[in-house]
Amino acid sequence: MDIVVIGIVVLVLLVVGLAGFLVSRGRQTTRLADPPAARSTAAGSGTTTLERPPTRPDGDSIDIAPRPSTVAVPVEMPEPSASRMFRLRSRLARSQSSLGRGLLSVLSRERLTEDDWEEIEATLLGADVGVAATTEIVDRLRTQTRVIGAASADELRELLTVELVNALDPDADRELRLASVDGHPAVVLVVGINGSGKTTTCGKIARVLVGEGRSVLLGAADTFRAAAAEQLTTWGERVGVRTVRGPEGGDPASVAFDAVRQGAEAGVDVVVVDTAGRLHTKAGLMDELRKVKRVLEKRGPVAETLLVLDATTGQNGVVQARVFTEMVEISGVVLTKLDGTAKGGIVIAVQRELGLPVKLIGLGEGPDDLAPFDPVTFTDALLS
Ligand SMILES: Nc1nc2c(ncn2[C@@H]2O[C@H](COP(=O)(O)OP(=O)(O)OP(=O)(O)O)[C@@H](O)[C@H]2O)c(=O)[nH]1
Ligand SMILES: [Mg+2]
Repeated sequence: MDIVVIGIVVLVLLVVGLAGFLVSRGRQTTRLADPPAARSTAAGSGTTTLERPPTRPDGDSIDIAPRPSTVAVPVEMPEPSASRMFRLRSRLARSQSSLGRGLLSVLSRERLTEDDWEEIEATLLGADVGVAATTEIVDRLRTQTRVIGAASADELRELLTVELVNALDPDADRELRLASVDGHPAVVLVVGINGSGKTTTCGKIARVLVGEGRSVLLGAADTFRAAAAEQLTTWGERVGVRTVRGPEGGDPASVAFDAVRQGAEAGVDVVVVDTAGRLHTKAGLMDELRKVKRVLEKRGPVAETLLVLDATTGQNGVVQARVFTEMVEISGVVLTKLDGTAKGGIVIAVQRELGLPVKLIGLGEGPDDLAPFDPVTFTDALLS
């Protein structure tokens, strides 16, 4: 009887133990089976945390590039600027040949008649030199040929060279002002109408500066299109320069401000700020540009405000440019696309009619197709 009772107790204990074991196995299985969702949430949030751009106190997120990327962009060492003009000279000569050829063929005639002088005038006007400068150049040439009598073709060519160089204002200060003031990075603000070549120019300038051994930060204050910031970031990545970006549609002035703040914190030499293309006829957009500059100036002076002009737009470009100069103080002009169908005379017109020095010229879409503007080399290329 006792044995029966003991047997029953042992059996009960075994059943209870077995049940407990099975329940605990069941729980363990659930815990292992559940996590896929839980784990993916954790992984997802981890990634989000890693990839989420830092947030400013005002809530706008700031994305600092280069961002973690699976594709490493090889960092290039840009060509020093000194050798550029030499390399680009032939390209300039090719594109300007109509002006040079036209003038030289008239000047090589034995005696210049009234018709010849009119042809010279028409050639200069056709090359976008502008009425005022053309009249001045032709008048001076006529006076000088009268003074020296029957001038040879070589003498005329020399006179023309001198006149063109003079018309290009050879004494103008064309240096980019890039000295940092009280440890504040030099700020270069790049403005202009749609498609004139602003973003490309920012990228090219960054390359020139890196080539000169300066540290640079790019500010993508074109918040109209995400693609614009992407384009600038790519330029930066190629030379190992960071780009400060804002959210699409965000306030361009606050992105520009942040770029300069971060540049100052990082101790960089120069911050180059790209802006959205804006039509000179859109008052709201022009006001926005004024705000960008005003906000930047809260941190310190803007060293250079460069107006980018597409040389192929000719006299139209001069009209557009004038509106920009009325909105913000421009310190220099970058004339792009001089490699194409542009006429070289536009350089003279821009300088005379705007009273601004052309500091840089764009001679192609390539990364190193930007050169400092030099009146003598330019005229030489024009008449070569
Ligand atoms: N041939 C030639 N093309 C140029 C030059 N500079 C820029 N471009 C081209 O002009 C086009 C417009 O250049 P962007 O730099 O995007 O112009 P943007 O002013 O930033 O344009 P938005 O931001 O849309 O206003 C691009 O296809 C450039 O490659 C140049 O000096 N020569
Ligand atoms: Mg752009």
